[in-house]
Amino acid sequence: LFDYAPAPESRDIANLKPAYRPFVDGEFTDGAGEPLKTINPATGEVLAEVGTAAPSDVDKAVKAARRAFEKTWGPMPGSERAKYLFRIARLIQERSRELAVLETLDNGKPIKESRDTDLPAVAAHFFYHAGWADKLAYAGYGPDPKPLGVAGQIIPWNFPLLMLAWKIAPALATGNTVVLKPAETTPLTALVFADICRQAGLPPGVVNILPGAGHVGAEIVRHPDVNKIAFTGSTDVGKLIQREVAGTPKRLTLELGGKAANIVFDDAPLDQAVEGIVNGIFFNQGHVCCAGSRLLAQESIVDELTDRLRERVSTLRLGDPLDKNTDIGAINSAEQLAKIRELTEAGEAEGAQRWTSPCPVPDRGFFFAPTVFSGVHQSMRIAREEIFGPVLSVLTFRTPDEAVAKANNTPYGLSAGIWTEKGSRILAIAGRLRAGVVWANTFNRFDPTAPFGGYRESGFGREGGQAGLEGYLDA
Ligand code: TXE
Repeated sequence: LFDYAPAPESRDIANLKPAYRPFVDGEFTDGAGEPLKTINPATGEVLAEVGTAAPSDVDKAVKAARRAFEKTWGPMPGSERAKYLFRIARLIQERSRELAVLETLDNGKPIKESRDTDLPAVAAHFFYHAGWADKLAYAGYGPDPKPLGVAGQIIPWNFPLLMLAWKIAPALATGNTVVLKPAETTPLTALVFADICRQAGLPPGVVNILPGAGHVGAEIVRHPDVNKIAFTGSTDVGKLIQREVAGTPKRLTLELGGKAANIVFDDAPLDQAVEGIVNGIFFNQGHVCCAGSRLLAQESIVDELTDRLRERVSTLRLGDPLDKNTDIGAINSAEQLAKIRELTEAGEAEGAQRWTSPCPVPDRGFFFAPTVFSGVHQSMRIAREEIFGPVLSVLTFRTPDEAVAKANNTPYGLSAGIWTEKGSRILAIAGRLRAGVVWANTFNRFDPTAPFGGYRESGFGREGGQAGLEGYLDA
């Protein structure tokens, strides 16, 4: 894929320098960490060998980011920073086919999602923030808004490039420099993004990308010269990071797990609701922090809704993520597949009725057929824990108050959905849902102009929109 990639005829990757390596101070470097192999989850085969960072590389990257912050990027007028961000956005569009295919290979998501959802959203995020870079002074942050400095950013594997965009675009627009660690199972597109930074002529050190396991992230969090940590990932690691950052002057934003309720009232347009429920839980194999994983159906319509839902889910095609007709791709890793299996077995053991789509499942790679559990009670693990897979739990309610109480009966607070013809009902209950995002008669709608983030165990801080910029300004 790149000029520094090994010769394609060579199959002996063990004896070659990894083609994908840490990007520090504007160069691809040999990281001091152990190389890791990233797996194509659709086949279980090794996709690439990736050079990783060690703690000494974290220090080099932070020093490069600090230099860039002080000498080039920090002092640069916003109008100049905007030019780089527009250039990056255009290069993402130009290279979007390569990026979409690589994302699908590394992550397992269907190509139609990486091509039609992830990549356009990534480019849009850079365009949106490019537009902000020269306007901050007029946006109420004072005539000379101050960036924080060096941002340490740690991202997960479910939307590798989109999470990178959510982190890097606002940081750069506001004049910060970054050290970012992609997830260990999906480092590839972040390294193509590094190549795009080079292509765009971005000054060295403004963006540093350090592939590696969790301990590289921990080192970034601990580094004394990092001014802000932005993390998206599991609630457990988020809490660890919060403890580490406590007692330091570092800023912190956390975007963690979720267990969103999708509430369907008896007057909802059912065909539309079925599409929204399917999108809400089966998009990206359910590897979505704001996935509508708990369907709360009004008791009078639960049977009809579940029947229609099963019928629709039966038509979803599961299989090769590179096939343009595939709706459900591969589960990102063997570990995640094991977690999904464990929780669905717990669902059965606790007495919920399991329905599995009759779709054929490939006999290699990591796949999990769409699954719907009925008769789910709030105390069951499948109603409480984030499964992060294509598994829907159906619960019922009778009154709007009961719907709100059940929706809020979770330690998380990231998103929720409401389906009803009554606008007054939407207005009456949306504000009572403890969720950072509430969708009405739609689900999983994202836009760079809209802030996204949660309450409680879903974390704090917002990404996107003007609120997202504030997370990177000393304002
Ligand atoms: O997350 P981790 P995992 C949830 C989802 C999933 C579960 C576990 O339920 O099943 O978390 O996923 C880095 N210091 N979500 O294990 O470990 C790690 O290398 C600093 C929800 O993949 O949190 C990776 O880059 N960093 C979620 C990133 O943290 C550390 C998205 C996330 O990995 C670290 C992903 C440490 N000590 C999983 N340990 C969402 N909010 O969307 C690991 N990391």
